[in-house]
Amino acid sequence: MVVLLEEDIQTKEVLDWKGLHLFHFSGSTCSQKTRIFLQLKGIEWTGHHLNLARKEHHTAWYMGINPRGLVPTLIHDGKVIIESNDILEYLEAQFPERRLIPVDKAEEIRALLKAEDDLHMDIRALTMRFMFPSFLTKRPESELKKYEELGSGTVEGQVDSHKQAELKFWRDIVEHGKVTDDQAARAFNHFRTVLNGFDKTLANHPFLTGGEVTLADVAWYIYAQRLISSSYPLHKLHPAVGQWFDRLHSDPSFRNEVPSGGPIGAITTLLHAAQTVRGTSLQRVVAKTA
Ligand SMILES: N[C@@H](CCC(=O)N[C@@H](CS)C(=O)NCC(=O)O)C(=O)O
Repeated sequence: MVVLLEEDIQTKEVLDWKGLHLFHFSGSTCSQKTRIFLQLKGIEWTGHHLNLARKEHHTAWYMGINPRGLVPTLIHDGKVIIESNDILEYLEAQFPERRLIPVDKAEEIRALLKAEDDLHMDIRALTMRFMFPSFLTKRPESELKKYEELGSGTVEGQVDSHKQAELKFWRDIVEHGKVTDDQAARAFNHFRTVLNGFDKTLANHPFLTGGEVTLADVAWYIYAQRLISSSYPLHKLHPAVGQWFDRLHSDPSFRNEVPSGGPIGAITTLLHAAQTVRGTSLQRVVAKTA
């Protein structure tokens, strides 16, 4: 569990904060997952919304709290926790009511969460290629340099290599002009493999680990929604996963966290139309690289 040490934190004032504070962004998958979890549990929290498009997460103040410059970050009575799945496991231990990690399923859920976290760069690659036009995804070197320099650079007292992976992702987009076809096809295939497995599991019970909703469903619902928005044919390729998604989506606690439409929805719809015409849609990219 990534609980920051005092030496990792430059914005010391948060060490005196009381109560439960969450730094988050409306459109971030990790934030959406965390907000659904808090909602299902009925936990009261204070929100600090950061607009990622305006780079509100790349200030000295915020990177003084989260040296990776990512959302979400949880502060609970002065304790600072980063990494969404760690935040959720921490919250489960602090607020056990309405168990979302039942003890007898804990190991299975942890494995499903690890699989989800391992695919984070893949969901980001599909998002950046199939939800946003490429000019919106290119970060100037000056911005990346600023990001590189801000924050303590340590997590749990150790030099943090995670930041290098972040920088590589954004620099690769600039170098190649976009998320490449290979990167997109690889991401697609990683998801297809995992979701094929889920299709078998979900043929036997309504939720990923059995008859009840757990944190595994919350986490993977958000990815499923993001895949659909990125034009991944989820319902067609994985019928049982599609039914599971629809089941969760009919619950307002889930659905309200992933609003569709709006300006981003309009941009994505236009992008998909343009990609279909140009032969650069997700399905064509996957077929071409097979
Ligand atoms: N493994 C991390 C991933 C966090 C992450 O990548 N968050 C994204 C939003 S979903 C973010 O903050 N992106 C900001 C950026 O890329 O500049 C977690 O689970 O918390």
